[in-house]
Amino acid sequence: MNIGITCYSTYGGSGIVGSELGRELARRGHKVHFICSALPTRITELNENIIFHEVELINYPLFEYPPYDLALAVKMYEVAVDKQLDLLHVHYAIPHSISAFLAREMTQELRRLPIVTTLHGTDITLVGADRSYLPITRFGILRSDGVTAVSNYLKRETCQVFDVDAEKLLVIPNFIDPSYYYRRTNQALKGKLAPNGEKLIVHVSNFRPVKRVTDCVRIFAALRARVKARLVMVGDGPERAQAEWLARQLSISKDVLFVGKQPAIVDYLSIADLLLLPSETESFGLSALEAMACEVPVIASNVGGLPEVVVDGETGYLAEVGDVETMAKYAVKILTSDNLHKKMSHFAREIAIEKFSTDKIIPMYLDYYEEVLGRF
Ligand code: GMT
Repeated sequence: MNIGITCYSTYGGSGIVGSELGRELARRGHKVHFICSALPTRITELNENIIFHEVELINYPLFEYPPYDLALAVKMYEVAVDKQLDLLHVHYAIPHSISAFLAREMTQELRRLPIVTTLHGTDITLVGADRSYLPITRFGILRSDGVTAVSNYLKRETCQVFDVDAEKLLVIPNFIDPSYYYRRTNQALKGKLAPNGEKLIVHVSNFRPVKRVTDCVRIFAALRARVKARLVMVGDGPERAQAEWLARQLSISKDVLFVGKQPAIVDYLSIADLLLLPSETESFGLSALEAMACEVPVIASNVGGLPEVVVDGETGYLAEVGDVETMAKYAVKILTSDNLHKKMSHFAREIAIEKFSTDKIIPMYLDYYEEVLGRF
């Protein structure tokens, strides 16, 4: 198949899923055309099956903000016609499903161009549900030829908030490649971060308010009297300064390490003893899955799609949003029992592979493409 993929090229989960899906499809012999504003971060190599088309934005004094959605629609149209795309798969509804809709209209007389939209989370729960975007997000969903959601939770939310029929959406979860996400020995990094044999508690995100990164600092402050540990904060974003300030206020900054954005998250997950994901909302929780694949138990909020990923009491624990005391209590429980830690780590990887490996999930996308093409 000749597949066009559009996603955000930044650190967001939707960009990661979009780019890794493209890589997996290319590996299986399909031609994948990425149509994005920049090369997606996880795409490190282009070849005859992975082609990149940059969306060019012109700056004109009249435009306060250059219209990305229109430039994207034009690029989608050009690539669809030029490269004879069979299908366009867009990640994150806003504005990608609308640009795709425009491109399909423009392409109409030259070729058919079915659109699949994958809903990831905040495109529905935060941005899409905002009154100013709700009608156009609903329009984008209804006019897509196929729509997938990354969890049952997100499917339910979409149906309820946007008044969409359940049959319109198929759940296809996030996925991991177990041959890339596995626990590797990295004594150098471990020695650097935990020079005195401390346990390493890791958090990975884009540090947006929805991630509640200051909760990680509070959880760590509550547990450090009982466990010799350090907190490693991987990523960057608007809440970083607040979290750094809190660590200083609580006089724990020497044990809270902000390491910024990292190209190889797997290195950090490989040396982690525990992952914290205390988000306000999370449609799936890709970083929880990546950690589980690396044999890391997860403590997360009991919210959104997280209970579909983290098996409470088996691969980690879930607690109510903001309940840092309970999260700290669970962390101590896991980190002070080698037996429990070992059991949870083992089961975490088992679940990650059994339910979310590329071998299981990528064929679901391919089958869905066939189904959409069949009825277009
Ligand atoms: O919030 C983020 O981390 C970015 C966001 C996105 O859309 O780029 O991530 C969402 O998509 C991921 C991939 O499907 C999910 O694993 C995340 O749970 C989801 N984030 C939220 O729902 C907050």
